[in-house]
Amino acid sequence: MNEKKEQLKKELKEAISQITEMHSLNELKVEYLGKKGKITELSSNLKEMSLDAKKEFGKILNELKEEATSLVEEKRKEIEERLLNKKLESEKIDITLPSKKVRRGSKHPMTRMIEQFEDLFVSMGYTVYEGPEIESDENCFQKLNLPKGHPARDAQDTFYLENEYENFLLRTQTSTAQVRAMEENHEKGPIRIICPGKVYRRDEDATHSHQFMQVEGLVIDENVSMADLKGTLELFCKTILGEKTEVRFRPSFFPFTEPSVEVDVTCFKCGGKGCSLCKQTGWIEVLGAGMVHPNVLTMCGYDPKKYQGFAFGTGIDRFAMFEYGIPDIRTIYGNDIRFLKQFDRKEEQNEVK
Ligand code: 2NL
Repeated sequence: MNEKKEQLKKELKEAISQITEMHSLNELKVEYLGKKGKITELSSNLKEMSLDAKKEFGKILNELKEEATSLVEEKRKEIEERLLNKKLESEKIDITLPSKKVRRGSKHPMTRMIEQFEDLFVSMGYTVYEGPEIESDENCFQKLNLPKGHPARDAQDTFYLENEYENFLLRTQTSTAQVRAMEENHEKGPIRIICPGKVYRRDEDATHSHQFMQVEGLVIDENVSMADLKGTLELFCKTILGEKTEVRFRPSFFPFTEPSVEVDVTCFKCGGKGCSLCKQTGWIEVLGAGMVHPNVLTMCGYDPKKYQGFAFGTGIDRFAMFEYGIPDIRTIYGNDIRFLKQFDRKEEQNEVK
């Protein structure tokens, strides 16, 4: 048996030395150590043997199995190591190569503008409150004192949903979010919010887009007066447009406020002397505002005898056009990278190749 063992071992060693591929090694393992393998089959001799012979034979057979297994495993390791080295070689990274430039994006001019508004009002204790762009006719018009058939609805024609959603439309002003804030305030306590967001109108030219952005503010409390409105909006204009800006209030009309005002600022291009931007008047209109109409307060659940409020609204795009000197509103929404790149901070600027 010892001879047979040595012979088989030699044979196996020789066979293994020829092998370079894993699959051939597996085949060889089956040939020797598989169920019907050359080594395994030797155990069939055990049946006819005496107990002593069995012991002796079994011992040698086990040694052979162990030795054969370790020969195969040794080879397996060798092949694995070779494959790994080959892989490492092919995936070698040249760390001396200059890296690719990462092109960083930059904030959209509208995002910058909204953040300026939010920072200012949050510093005065307001909360940012947002509502959905699809709204009901009630929230967009009726609760804002614009019943069905009201002539002021004409200036706010929009896009309407169809079939079972017939009563819904794309909101024309962010006041809808403010209506929601008033209704959701079950204690009917004070409110101080600003609502930035997208609104929609049936409009389209150099200064009007079918979709644009507004920010509206709403303050509701006891003893709120026109003086609070004036102080707040003066601070707003001076902070955003510069300390030297003068602000004037003109009587106006909005269905949802009474009294209503329009707010003009001295032209930031000519300083009030008169130029093409302010159409030689020295003034530019930037905001609409007023004291919340008692009907609106009542419809949103507030007692107008106890509470008053002021509200204001403006186009964020309008401010961005002033702030950055953008002549056509459509470029703000075109997402042309050549336009947006101009609002990069200097250190963020990377060449577009
Ligand atoms: C503009 C200026 C304005 C309001 C918006 C408002 C909101 C509520 C109640 C009363 Cl919930 N008013 N918002 C007020 C005055 C002007 O926007 O030019 N809008 C077309």
